[in-house]
Amino acid sequence: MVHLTEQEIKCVNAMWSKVDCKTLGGDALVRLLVVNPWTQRHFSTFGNLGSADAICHNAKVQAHGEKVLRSIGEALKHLDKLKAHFAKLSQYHSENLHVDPANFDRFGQMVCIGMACHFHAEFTPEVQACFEKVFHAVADALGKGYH
Ligand code: HEG
Repeated sequence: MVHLTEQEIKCVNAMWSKVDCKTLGGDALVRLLVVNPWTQRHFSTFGNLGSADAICHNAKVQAHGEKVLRSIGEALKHLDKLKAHFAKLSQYHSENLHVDPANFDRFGQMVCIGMACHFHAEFTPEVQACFEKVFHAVADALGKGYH
């Protein structure tokens, strides 16, 4: 169980208010699919994923990345009960989509990298530490939320 202090939660919320889910969500899913090509198997209906460039310019990938990041943003409002919050989505990813839970952590890492690129010096190691922690909590809840 991941525990965030009041200060860590404040840090996450302050930074999150500046996040553009469309840009950073798309970027994160593109990175996930390019860096971990085996994750592409879940998106066979999304059209051309044949190269990094194709993935980058794939509108369905961009839209889905935004959807996932908005879902994470929603979860940040329920940090005290993440597992309950994600119970249904956890079951859906496991039973219907068969997503390896390790990929939830990977997605969080990709968001961190995107934030680092976007916010430069503002994304300090301290801010990174808060986000690594909160994304791990999200991944943990999604990975075993309904067990
Ligand atoms: Mg998932 C659908 C959230 C990681 C593959 N994902 C969805 C949906 C949400 C969501 C909100 C829509 C559910 C619905 O239509 O009711 N996903 C979500 C979160 C995370 C995540 C919060 C966090 C890390 N998803 C994730 C990963 C993969 C994946 C790592 C695969 C590697 N998601 C996936 C697929 C779908 C969703 C294949 C269905 C897409 C579709 O049919 O359009």
